[in-house]
Amino acid sequence: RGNAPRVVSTWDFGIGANAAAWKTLAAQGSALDAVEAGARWAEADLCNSTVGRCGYPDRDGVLTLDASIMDGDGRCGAVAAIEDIAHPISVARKVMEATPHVLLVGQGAQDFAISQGFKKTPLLTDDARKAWQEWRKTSNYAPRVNAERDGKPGDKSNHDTLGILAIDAHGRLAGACTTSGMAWKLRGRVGDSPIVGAGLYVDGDVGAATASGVGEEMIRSAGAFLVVEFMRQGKSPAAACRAAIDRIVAKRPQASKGVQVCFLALNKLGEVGACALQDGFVYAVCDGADAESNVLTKSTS
Ligand code: SD4
Repeated sequence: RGNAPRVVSTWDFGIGANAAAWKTLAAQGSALDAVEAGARWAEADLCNSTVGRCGYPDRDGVLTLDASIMDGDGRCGAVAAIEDIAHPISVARKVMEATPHVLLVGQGAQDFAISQGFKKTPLLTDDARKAWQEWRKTSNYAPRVNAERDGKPGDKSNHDTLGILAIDAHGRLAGACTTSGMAWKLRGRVGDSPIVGAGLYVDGDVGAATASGVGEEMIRSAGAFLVVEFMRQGKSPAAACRAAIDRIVAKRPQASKGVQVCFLALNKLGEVGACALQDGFVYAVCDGADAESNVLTKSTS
């Protein structure tokens, strides 16, 4: 493929994220700028209830956001359980570039964001508040395996994260991951998305991986890191994702039955692969500006 740029993203909203990222890649921009632009698009998207400003809250009705970003040189930054900041991915990037740290959480993450010029904005939408009030009637925490995005109020996904990976015209890799986490989670719960090695990992010599699904499984398995390590051993992205899924099932055969775990990977040659524990995972692959160059692909499971 030479150094043809490519960007890949989780789920059907990955099409929009890819399109936003492509503008950067097409202008010879960096993979890092591209994945941030794609993640920002998803964070601003008013149609999804699982990332950014329209996300569903925790069991106390508070929306908390998690995000991470990483490049091929091992630079990374993340925020977890940040409140009232519309673009956690850009705060994560600031953590990476303007602090000696990797991960800021909660109030400290918000204070840092404000110190960097981010505005505090109440984010919980009416739709999300209504869904939470409806959920409280049963207060049953039971993550769906996959989203049912049929647009009916109260029938949206209670999870699904944007994971986005890119390779630019210079062959540089980067990745980003952004989410509101599992809807109705315990207050203070943090998933895999802001944990480097769990929800996102990038090694410029090998490739990049990201995850979506029930984050506890990816944290237990160091999932994204595991996928990259399998690629380092010579596996294709698809085979590496499958090997990581197999590992999760082998370690916890009973516990992994009813949950969704999805991995998406891109290697330094620009090859893409994915694997999910359950049916239903889709991802978007983009090589160009027109619609035919930005297509949704069904993952194997
Ligand atoms: C989390 N992995 O917070 C995220 C949520 C997600 O599909 O991606 N669900 O656990």
